[in-house]
Amino acid sequence: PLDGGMLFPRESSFREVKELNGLWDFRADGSPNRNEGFEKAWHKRQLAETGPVIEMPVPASYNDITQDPTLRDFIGWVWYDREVAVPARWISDQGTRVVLRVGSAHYYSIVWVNGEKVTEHEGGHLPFEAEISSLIRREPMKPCRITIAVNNTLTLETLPPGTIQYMNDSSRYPDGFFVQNMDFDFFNYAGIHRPVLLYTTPKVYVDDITVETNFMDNTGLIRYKVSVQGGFSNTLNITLMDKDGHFVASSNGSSGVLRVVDVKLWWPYLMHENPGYLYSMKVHLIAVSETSTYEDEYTLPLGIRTVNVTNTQFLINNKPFYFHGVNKHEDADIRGRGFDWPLIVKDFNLMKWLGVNSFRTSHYPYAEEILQMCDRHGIVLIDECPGVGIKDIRSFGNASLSHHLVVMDELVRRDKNHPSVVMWSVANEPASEMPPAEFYFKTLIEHTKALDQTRPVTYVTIAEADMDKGGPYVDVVCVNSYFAWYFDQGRLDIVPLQLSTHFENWYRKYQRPIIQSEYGADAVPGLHMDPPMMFTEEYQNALLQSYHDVFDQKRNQYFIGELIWNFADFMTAQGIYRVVGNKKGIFTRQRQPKAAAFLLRKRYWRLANETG
Ligand code: GCB
Repeated sequence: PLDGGMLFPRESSFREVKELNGLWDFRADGSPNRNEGFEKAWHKRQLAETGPVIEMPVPASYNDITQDPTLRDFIGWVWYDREVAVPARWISDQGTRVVLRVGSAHYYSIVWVNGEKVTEHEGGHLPFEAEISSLIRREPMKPCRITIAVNNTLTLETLPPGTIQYMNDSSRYPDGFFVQNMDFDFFNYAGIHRPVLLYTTPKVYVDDITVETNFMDNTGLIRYKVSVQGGFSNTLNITLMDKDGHFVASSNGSSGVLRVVDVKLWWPYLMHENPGYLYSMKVHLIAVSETSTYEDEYTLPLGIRTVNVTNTQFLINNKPFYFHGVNKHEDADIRGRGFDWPLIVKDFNLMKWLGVNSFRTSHYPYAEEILQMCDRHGIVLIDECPGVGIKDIRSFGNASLSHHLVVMDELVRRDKNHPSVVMWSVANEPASEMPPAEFYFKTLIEHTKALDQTRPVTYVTIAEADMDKGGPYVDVVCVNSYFAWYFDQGRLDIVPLQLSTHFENWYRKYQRPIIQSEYGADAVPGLHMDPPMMFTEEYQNALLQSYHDVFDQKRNQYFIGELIWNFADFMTAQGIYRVVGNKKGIFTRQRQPKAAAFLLRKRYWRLANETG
């Protein structure tokens, strides 16, 4: 179990937030063993005093920021540092806690404040933090210097896994030449990808909140748990407000049930005229010691809805839900995987234009701000952990599994209160036919269900049904397939037969509802050919259409959703299968539509009418 909660930092009357985004000093450790920074203790002084630094924007991947190909393809430690002026009151007020938080950094991070290590964290895509109150009080007159070292090296035990291969043939490669190999299809962007901030809480504070929602007839039920840290006996007052700020219900104590009369349920986009309805739960804390009083307040947005799965259906609020959506990446020109509001809002506008009611966070957890938008707009999410490319048998070992369990702990802790999250995905396309896969997925899925009893769990597969060993443990079968693309190239005529057989095999084996969690074809925008040929916009359209025909036949049986691969073109490693990245987007990487976007838009709006 993790120590402590990971509430999204929000300002309130008793909490302040200071963003540390902007330009940081940056230096990649290009020494042969990538270890000069530690040997010379770069964190002990200003990075600029250790050698040449460049300006690096935070948040952003560092890879595409400069003209230097060695930085684009760099593997090893990079160092970030900057100074921060801390408000005097944060230092003088002993009743204030100051926390340093990193929204995410890829892959392994170590953080120092004024040369002292405050935390380290394994894994990109999830936040980590450290309390730094006492440290910054030690030398109150000095500015506070934050140093973050980040290493993107992947091993068989990381998530995602990767291997470093040394090329020892000295007639062909220089001394120490190595490459990183990965079994996943996206660029291994690295750096500080999400906002870095300082925030305060009182010394006694609301550390975590968990809500589970339900309803009976017209009454909504919110079962809540609040954990408080910092000692002292305390009083907790919980107030629920509706969207307009009107009082709805109240309670006190660290756990209880709020009853909501005439409940407004949280509904998906296009399933209801008022999707994404959110209440606000205000948690107010007063703690009294002999000498002082502490007061804290945290407001959690929440939606009241239920999720259930039968053998053939996915139910939201007891109504069948059909996923018509996309797979995405956090990916764009220049910033790589860096958090970027204009891009996020543009993507939501494009999704709503398309008639998307859902997406999968392929292949890693997305920024919390994106999940909050999904909550508000009623976009349903399959929340995927970074378990992508687990294909080497050594990645099914104990070290890998233990880390995978911790990642699920961190993911559920972060995302458990989002109404938009309706299912966890523990992996993408693992080698689920290998003998250790059964134990691995049994353990992983049971663990996830123990963490959260309210949501179904899946992993996404590309295996053949008869070979798969992990399926007995999932609630929904998510299948990817690339008929007439990677196999039977150019032969669109085989799609109806192969796809139907594929579905029938999976359904016969497990009797679970099925989602087509990926399908698609690369299209180079502007390339045309009729009759269609691979890589043209016409071929992408024709392939999607032939999949859709089969989906429509299975829709009233056990087939519950379709997620196109991919929403937009995205960057990958270099290789002969990729022409400057993966081109299966229905939008270009710059978010302009290919012909397929119009085909899908027509279909999704029709599906919204037929299934919504
Ligand atoms: C897949 C993977 C996805 C790839 C896609 C492709 O099966 O899950 O990450 O990008 O195929 O285009 O090859």
